[in-house]
Amino acid sequence: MSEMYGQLSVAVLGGSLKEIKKLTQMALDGGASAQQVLDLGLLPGMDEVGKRFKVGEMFIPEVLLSARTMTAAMELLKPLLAKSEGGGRGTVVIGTVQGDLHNIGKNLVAMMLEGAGFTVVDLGIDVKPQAFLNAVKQHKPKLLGMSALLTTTMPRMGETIHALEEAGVRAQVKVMVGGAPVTADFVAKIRADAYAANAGAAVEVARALVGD
Ligand code: B12
Repeated sequence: MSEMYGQLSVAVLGGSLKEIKKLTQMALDGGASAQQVLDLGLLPGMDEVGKRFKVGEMFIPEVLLSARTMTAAMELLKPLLAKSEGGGRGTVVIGTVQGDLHNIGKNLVAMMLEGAGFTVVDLGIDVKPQAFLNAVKQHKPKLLGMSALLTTTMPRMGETIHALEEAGVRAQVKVMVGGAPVTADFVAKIRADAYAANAGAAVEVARALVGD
């Protein structure tokens, strides 16, 4: 089975759409859980993409192919990851902040929250502070989740919280933030309520925030 996980990582790295679907299905059929496929196969592959991108060994078109591959595999995992524990934990509005197009991590968090019984309203990518505010007013969620993968877009999180404060709705919703450059210190700085480093932790934190 460990060889299978290695092949999954290689397929993400190589952006091989056909391979990834086949391998993901094979791993699941072979008894691997969706979480194992994710943690031992797909995410290590994406980590390597990040490393190679950083040192200039991979470029945007290739990273996009890897992202597409990852998304295709996640589609296969979604029904398993999002198999709800029963629901009724309340609504979460989630999105990637303005100027930021990274959505893989945000989608993963959304899937896991759904699996944990939250109703998820996903606003997608490049979400303006005003759009988050409108969604909070419209859906009255218990939680607002914001994702940012770029140091240059992190400030949009603080601006969104400011918009909630200005509109007098900040106290109605707990704000949870995440994404690779986000830290616990940053949470305090922007007056958010919590930070989680990965999708599993996001579920724990979300449950704690809603008093579960
Ligand atoms: C894939 C990718 C892309 C893809 C995105 C495709 C897509 N559909 O998402 C594309 C090619 C479009 C892209 C573009 C760019 N990218 Co890019 N990208 C990445 C890469 C390689 C992987 C990100 C990823 O999907 N990781 C896998 C997921 C599962 O992890 P994650 O996102 O961290 O999410 C987890 C946690 O952070 C957390 N989490 C995430 N969101 C949330 C939200 C909440 C509420 C919570 C609680 C938790 C949480 O839980 C998630 C699941 O466990 C990273 C490298 C890296 N190390 O992150 C660079 C990276 C983020 N990109 C980077 C850069 C520079 C860019 C570009 C500016 C490049 C350019 N010159 O154009 C553009 C910007 C485009 C834009 N405006 O957004 C830099 C950012 C540097 C920085 N610190 O600012 C990185 C770090 C690469 C690098 N090392 O240089 N990128």
